[in-house]
Amino acid sequence: MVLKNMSSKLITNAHLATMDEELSYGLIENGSIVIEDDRIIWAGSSTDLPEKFFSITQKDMQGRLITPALIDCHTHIIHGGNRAHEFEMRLNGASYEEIARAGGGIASTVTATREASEAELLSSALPRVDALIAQGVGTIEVKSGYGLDIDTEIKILRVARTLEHHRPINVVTSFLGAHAVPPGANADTYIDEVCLPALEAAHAQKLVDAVDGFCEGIAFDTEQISRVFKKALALNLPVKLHAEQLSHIGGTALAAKYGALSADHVEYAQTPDAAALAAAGTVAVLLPGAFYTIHETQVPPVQTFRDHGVPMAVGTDWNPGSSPLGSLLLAMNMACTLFRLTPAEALAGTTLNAARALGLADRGVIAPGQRADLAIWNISEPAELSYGIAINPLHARIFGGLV
Ligand code: DI6
Ligand code: FE
Repeated sequence: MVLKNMSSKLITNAHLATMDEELSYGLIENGSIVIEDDRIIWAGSSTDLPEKFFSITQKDMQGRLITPALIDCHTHIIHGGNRAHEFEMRLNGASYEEIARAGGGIASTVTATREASEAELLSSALPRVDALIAQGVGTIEVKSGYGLDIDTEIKILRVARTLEHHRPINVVTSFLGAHAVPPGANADTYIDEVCLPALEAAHAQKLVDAVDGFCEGIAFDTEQISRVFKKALALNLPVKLHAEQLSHIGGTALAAKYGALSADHVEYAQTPDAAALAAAGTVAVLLPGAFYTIHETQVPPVQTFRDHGVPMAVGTDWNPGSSPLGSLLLAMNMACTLFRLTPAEALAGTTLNAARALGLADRGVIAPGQRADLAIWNISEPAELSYGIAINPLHARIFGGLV
């Protein structure tokens, strides 16, 4: 059979980091990839390319590195306003309490998000999506959580869903109604009367791919999060959790107990937590942007995660408060420099393990059957992706088989 189809592409003379072997990047020097429509149908060493593909017009990559398109598995990019003024106030000596009393902190983002129209939320989110696309990102997760009322949580998720119609990007949504207790509200009453009904309503509108929560002294305890998770399971939705970011209160164990896709932040996770994550197949998502911004000093137990075989992912946590970080490549660099990940772990963390943190089996690796989402870089060694600080070596991105 001779394959000659307009939708077929043959990429040759590339250095492939297939990521199918985590520690060695699954490296193939002088590799080729055959794409049919939006799927990879063959990848390997050019010398092994089957004859039936010889007739497809070749695209010579001149030795460039190709990785799976990157995946940012933890963002809060849909929100109103920003908190630059609070950043400035703090650096001029104001305390967090003073800022909070003046209506600042997370409450100010909630107010701005409630006041913004869907069109305004969309137009402020699109440049953030563009920044990630420009770094070779093909899939992003987007959370709600700055509405804290039924209508605004749904508004955020509706905008998240429309991003795919405006840009070549795949979006996975997470409902994060249990992000913060609205000012003046009681946490239990909020969960029962706002968060759970909002989840049901958003799910009924097919706006929710996963359910997230913030399990922390300043947010919700394990019992309150359990109620949210029970509802998620009843709706057949996977769960994930912001756990052990600022203190150890049992969120990681809870996430593992519910078979969560991921436990995120996890700076304060302990050895039994790592064992529980490994047993549950839950990914530890590391978010160095928040660690950096809030001057955290407790480093996540990376060696313990390694010892227990916990898969590790890396995300931006792009949000206006604790992580105004618009670069997944910088997150990879920070994960290496601040958390001592190896560059191979950092790249696995934004490809195969990020896919896993989102429950996606069709991306994050260069292999037959996977989506043809690829990043082509003007470098030849994959460690360069984590080594550079605020350097973007992207040459081009292929998304769903299209350049
Ligand atoms: N983790 C955080 O660090 C924040 N939310 C979360 O789940 C902070 C969000 C904010 O300050 O706006
Ligand atoms: Fe977050």
